[in-house]
Amino acid sequence: MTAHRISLTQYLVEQQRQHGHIPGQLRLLLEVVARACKRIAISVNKGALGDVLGSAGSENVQGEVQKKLDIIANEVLIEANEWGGALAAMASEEMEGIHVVPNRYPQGEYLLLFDPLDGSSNIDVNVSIGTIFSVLKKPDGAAGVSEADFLQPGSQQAAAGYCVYGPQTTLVLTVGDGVAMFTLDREQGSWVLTQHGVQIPADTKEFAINMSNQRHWAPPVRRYIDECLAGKDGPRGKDFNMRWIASMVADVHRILSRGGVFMYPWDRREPNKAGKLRLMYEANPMAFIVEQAGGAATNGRQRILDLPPGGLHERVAVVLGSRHEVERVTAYHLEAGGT
Ligand code: P6P
Repeated sequence: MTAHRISLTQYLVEQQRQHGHIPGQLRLLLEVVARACKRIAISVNKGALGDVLGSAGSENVQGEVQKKLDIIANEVLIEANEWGGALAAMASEEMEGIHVVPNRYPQGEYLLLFDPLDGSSNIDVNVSIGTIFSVLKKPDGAAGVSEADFLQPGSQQAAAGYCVYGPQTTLVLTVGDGVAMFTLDREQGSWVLTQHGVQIPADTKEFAINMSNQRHWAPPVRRYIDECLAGKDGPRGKDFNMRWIASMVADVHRILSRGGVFMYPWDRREPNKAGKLRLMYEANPMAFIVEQAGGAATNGRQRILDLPPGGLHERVAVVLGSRHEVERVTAYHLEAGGT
């Protein structure tokens, strides 16, 4: 007998009804974002059959070459979310400033931030990519909306999620009551609950890092990775495996599914940049999800969700995943002293 299939809508209604976790506006917002991810999945899956591969011939605010799909995904998310009435404004990796909902639409009480298509370097080689999103509440009493309203620590998120466009198209979501996973049923065009109460094992034998940067890392990170590489002959007394997909959504999804530790640490090539990944729309949503699944997420020293943002596109070092491994990295940083 096939298990009763719970749709995203039913899951969100039950969260609203049973747990009071989801105000109506937030439920509507999450359903609209999920619908936008379905549309992005269709464009992603076209590949060479659609005019979606390759560079768009422009650069984004990060100075990175934009792929056609980066721009398509960004536009889909903006168009889908403007009219809904749940949002006051949006912010995106692909846009310098915030996008305020036009006056012709009702203004809502939420702020949406997103990396519309993370892992773009993998698009043209058919490796999993994803959309990452974070939801904040507009500060009470704020007349209008400004960039400053977005600069809230990750602990203030009302919801966070990602969609991984891989062998399956899977939406992963938290509203602060655990982590749920929904797989896209392409025949019905609906999101079906396939896992809930996701838990990351506290211990792991698998680490994810771009080893080519090894010579640029700070000593605590080099110590941690050296010990993993030493395996059972070293202080850890067990062998480790390594994975690096260079697509944060795919690496994080693996960690949610079977444990592991993901690291994109500070490196001395860009001493003024804390790291490569962005705090507001990559690290914060992923940290919220990972913590809700029993894992941990730091910048090497401090909990990511506690970090006070200085700017919309601020970068941060990231160590996240199996709690005991993240705590070990923190201990090595504290032993090494320094700020
Ligand atoms: P590198 C993708 O560009 C991204 O922002 C993350 O998705 C990914 O984890 C990281 O950068 C990969 O960086 O330096 O290994 O290409």
